[in-house]
Amino acid sequence: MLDSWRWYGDFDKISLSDIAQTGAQGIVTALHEIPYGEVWPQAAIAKHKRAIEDAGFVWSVVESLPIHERIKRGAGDLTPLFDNYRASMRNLAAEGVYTVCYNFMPLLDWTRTDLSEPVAGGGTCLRFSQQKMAAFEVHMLQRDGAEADYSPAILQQAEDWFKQSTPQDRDVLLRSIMAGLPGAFERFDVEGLRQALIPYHGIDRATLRANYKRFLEEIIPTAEALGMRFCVHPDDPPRDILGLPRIVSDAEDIAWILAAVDSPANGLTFCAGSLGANWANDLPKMAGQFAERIHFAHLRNVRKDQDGSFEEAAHLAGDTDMVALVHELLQEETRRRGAGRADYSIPFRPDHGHELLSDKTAGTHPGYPLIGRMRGQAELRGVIQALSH
Ligand code: DNO
Repeated sequence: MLDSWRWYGDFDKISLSDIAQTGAQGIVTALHEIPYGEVWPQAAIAKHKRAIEDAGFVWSVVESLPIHERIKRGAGDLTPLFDNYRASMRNLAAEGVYTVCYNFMPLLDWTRTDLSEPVAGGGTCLRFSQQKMAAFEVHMLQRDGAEADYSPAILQQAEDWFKQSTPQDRDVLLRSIMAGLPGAFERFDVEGLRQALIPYHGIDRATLRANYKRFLEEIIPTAEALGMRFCVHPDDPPRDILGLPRIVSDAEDIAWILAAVDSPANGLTFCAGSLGANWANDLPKMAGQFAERIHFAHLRNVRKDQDGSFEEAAHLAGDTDMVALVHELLQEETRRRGAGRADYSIPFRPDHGHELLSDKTAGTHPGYPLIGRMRGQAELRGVIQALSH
């Protein structure tokens, strides 16, 4: 497996020379400074790639080439947006960067309610609390119909939390919910989010699926022609939030996507952390089921509560059998090697890590501390080595 590490470029407090000390070989990155919908110029891609290669890495995956919200909503004349997207693809391929991760989550990316939840032994993790999400939706955002998405018990706990919360608690909650949006993006306040939700009224699961299929039909033939591999990142959490449909959450969704445009270029980022937060998902089984189309893996773990809350566990702790999952991925690599594929190695990266030791004061991106991720990566590397022996 191609041992990789996410780097946010100039936005990252962790430099390429720091990353070199982690032992990673591949860099997962994007041109985060370019607003969604605009073309990634070839010169900028070349410059980014040169910095990566000069530091001794390969640029293993683009994460992400973001999709403009209008494409997700199917709103207006999309031709210029698809043209720009294909232009970025051509520029990436011209520079020899072929694997591209993206997501199709409306409006938000990964979403948590707590960025610093204490873990046993010290350090902190990211957490999604169903109670706090309900408090946010019902009492802060005051979204019509939000109550219907939560059980009476959760609604009561949400009300209790809201009543005793200080303005600062509410501000921290808002900022936590917004923390998942990377790069050149809009980060909403409560009113901004209310406004941003309006154009999504009436967009149900079927409509979002139709818009996604259109995107795939526009993009995948170009990806095939350029020898690129696209890999969709699952929804996080893997269920509807804020009344917005989410359509990359379980095995049925993924089977639908991969069949919507049935091409090896239309693949999956197997994010164990995102998929693992859904009780219905059996991860080793899903990895086996979709093995051929997995072009990238995010390996991390979560521990779930019965009420829908979950928190990020250490990479080998939590509810997902990481060893069984890695075993499936290694078996797929063996198949690829047997089929004579030079690019048989599946890039993986440790995903979110706990904030440990000096991470606390380092000011790195939420979920992306140096030491916590290094711990996760070292543990994963041990599993990979042992299973490959
Ligand atoms: C979370 C990440 C996601 C991912 C995007 C891909 O840490 O895995 O934000 O980068 O969803 O488009």
